[in-house]
Amino acid sequence: MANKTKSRAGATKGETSTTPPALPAGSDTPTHYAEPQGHGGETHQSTDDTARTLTTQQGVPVSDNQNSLRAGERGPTLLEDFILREKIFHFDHERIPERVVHARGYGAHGVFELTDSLADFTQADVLSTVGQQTEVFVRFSTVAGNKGSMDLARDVRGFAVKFYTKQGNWDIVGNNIPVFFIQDPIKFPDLVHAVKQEPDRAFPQAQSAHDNYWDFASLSPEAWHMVMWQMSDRTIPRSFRTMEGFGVHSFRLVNAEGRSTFVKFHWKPRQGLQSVLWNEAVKINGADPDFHRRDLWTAIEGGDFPQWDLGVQLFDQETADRLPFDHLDSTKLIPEEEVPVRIVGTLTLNRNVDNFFANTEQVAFCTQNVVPGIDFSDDPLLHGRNFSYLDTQLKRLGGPNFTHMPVNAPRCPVMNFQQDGHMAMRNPKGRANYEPNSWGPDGGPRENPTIGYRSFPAEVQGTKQRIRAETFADHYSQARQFFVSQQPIEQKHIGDALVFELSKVERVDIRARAVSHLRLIDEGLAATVADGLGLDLPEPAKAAKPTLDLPPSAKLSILSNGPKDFKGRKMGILLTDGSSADLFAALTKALEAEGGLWEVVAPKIGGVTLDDGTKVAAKQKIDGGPSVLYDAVAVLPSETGVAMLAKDATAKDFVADAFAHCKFIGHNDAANALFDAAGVTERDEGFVGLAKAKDAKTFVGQCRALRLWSRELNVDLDAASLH
Ligand code: HDD
Repeated sequence: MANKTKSRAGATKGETSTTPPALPAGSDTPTHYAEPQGHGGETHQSTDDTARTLTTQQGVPVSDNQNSLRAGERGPTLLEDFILREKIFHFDHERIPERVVHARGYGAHGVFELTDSLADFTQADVLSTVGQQTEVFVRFSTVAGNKGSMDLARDVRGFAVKFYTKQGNWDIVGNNIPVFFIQDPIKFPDLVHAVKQEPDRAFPQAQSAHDNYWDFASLSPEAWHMVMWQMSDRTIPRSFRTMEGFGVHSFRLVNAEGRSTFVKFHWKPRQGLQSVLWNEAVKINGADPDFHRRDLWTAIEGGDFPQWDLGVQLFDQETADRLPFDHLDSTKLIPEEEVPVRIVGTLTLNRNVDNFFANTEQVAFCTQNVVPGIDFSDDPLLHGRNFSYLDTQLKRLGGPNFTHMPVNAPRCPVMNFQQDGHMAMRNPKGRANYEPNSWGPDGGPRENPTIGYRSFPAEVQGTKQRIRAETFADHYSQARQFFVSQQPIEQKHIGDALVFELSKVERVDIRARAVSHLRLIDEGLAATVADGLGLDLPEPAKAAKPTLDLPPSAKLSILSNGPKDFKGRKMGILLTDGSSADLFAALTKALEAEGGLWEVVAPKIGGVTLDDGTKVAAKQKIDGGPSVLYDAVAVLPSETGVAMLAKDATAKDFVADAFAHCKFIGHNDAANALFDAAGVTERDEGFVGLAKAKDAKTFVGQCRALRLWSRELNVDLDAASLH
């Protein structure tokens, strides 16, 4: 006799279940998909309990989701089992190709509000009416790593924004760096091949620290401005929330009279700029490979909505002609001192996605998604991009109808005669599917020269040829400008990063060729890097044009543009049984007043009992909550607790890393025993004693500076050799 095992779905083998099974604890929302767009919303199972019954894709109710259909209790599985076959078939096809670049990303919904009208410059409605709110979707990403790679790779970050405007979708597909590696799109596949895993061995993952990348970079003089940004702390941001975004290229704004103005787009984080240290990044990758996505998700979930101001650099042809470089060259930026950034609106991310795949994975950005009043410049890289995005999406999303998906669908009416194709969901009704037609009002939409998109009628002439403009030839002046605009500690980090990366390069000639470019950027930096590599200083590379001494620009430094408070940053508070309840309360109160976040780290996840008997749950067991996950730490053990911590390797790492990473450390007297055990014997001004409740406020105030950078010169062997 067959075993009448109760299945988890509630039905017993051999029985027919008519009542829907109870949902698992904690899931009071039925697992259901949204209606596909264009379906019309009718459903045969809507509000009553049958709507909770598991069904096949064909809507057939499923009685048993645990056992497949078989002949006899231990006999073969039957091909007849359409429920099994459909389920496995669908599972087998769950994956779509990952993006060839920017595969790993994280998105959120939000809103853009215009605060300053650009109606004088553009017909774009989204940039014209002050106070108007436009829905947006934003996806941040790393570039080189695969979808499952870690968040803190040293890499450029994508910063792509889709505005669902009344005139159609407009995308700014930018990065957190205002320049790019190459000037011509024909080099893009080579750049990407070089930086991704080497093809024979499939490693290293999500890293530029290998021969192929530096071989390519050292053979591409135009890359060296971007290489300087890449080797700076810009590529190890503390959070997506603390990085800038840039549209990179010059675009055009075109107003109602047909006047064109060039524009560059900037996103400036209201959270201020902040990055982590490389040694920290390496450890974060192990402790929490999802550090950035968790950070963004948690901030939005907690109602601490990140915001960026949209800035524009507006300039005309005359200004462009005055610049000592060509604004059509994507390896150049326009310093804010030359053309100021005008803030025109604010982006707020206020809603996490409810389905990662449907939104973040399927979103399709494209530089050619522009609306009336926004047009392209003649930047050749931009023209290549305009082809590439649509093309790659056809493959990635499986057909031409991905604009029907909710995340990609415009929020304004879409009316045209494009039809059919894979997964068509928006199917026009009626007889006419061509234009012009003579079916009158029933014949569908018509072109409209008044409000329709018109390209700016730029004059174009020239000889057809494969050539790079002479005006693109200065590759080092802005690289030098970037370097001299950094604070000394930032310059040190650039030197450290170059030494680190080139130390992973096996071929000495590639290392030397890389350093030969640095000689044209900054002789001091070249000497430091050569020394760090144990290399004789090579001859300088041959430059097409001599390097100019452009003035420093403070906006290029992270540290000069950091936050003024601890808001949205996180403190790790290390407690043990018997820790002071008063101090803990004072500290958390001071943090909350500042808008700061905190997590309790303790020897056990169950938490601790404070000296007044209060129990406090831990967010992290100490092994899972290393100090690299926090912007600052407080170490507040009891006398008995510290004796135990002083024997624990992870507790010692907690304080040793916080010290090495220049973090502010609040502590009570008992903590000294842990510092001593960890070899942290030097107590500089970054250590703040917390004896009384009022000290907590002082400590949080000090944490506003984020790091005690002067300490780095004492904890890093390489430091002495720099500037
Ligand atoms: Fe690109 C994706 C940004 C040059 C071809 N790119 C992609 C994404 C961002 C950028 C943020 C991810 C979008 C998302 O989240 O889905 N790309 C840039 C910037 C560039 C740039 C700022 C230089 C200024 N890209 C560039 C060139 C080409 C491409 C020169 C090709 C000629 N990029 C692509 C692509 C991707 C892409 C292959 C991969 C996935 C996708 O488009 O949808 O088409």
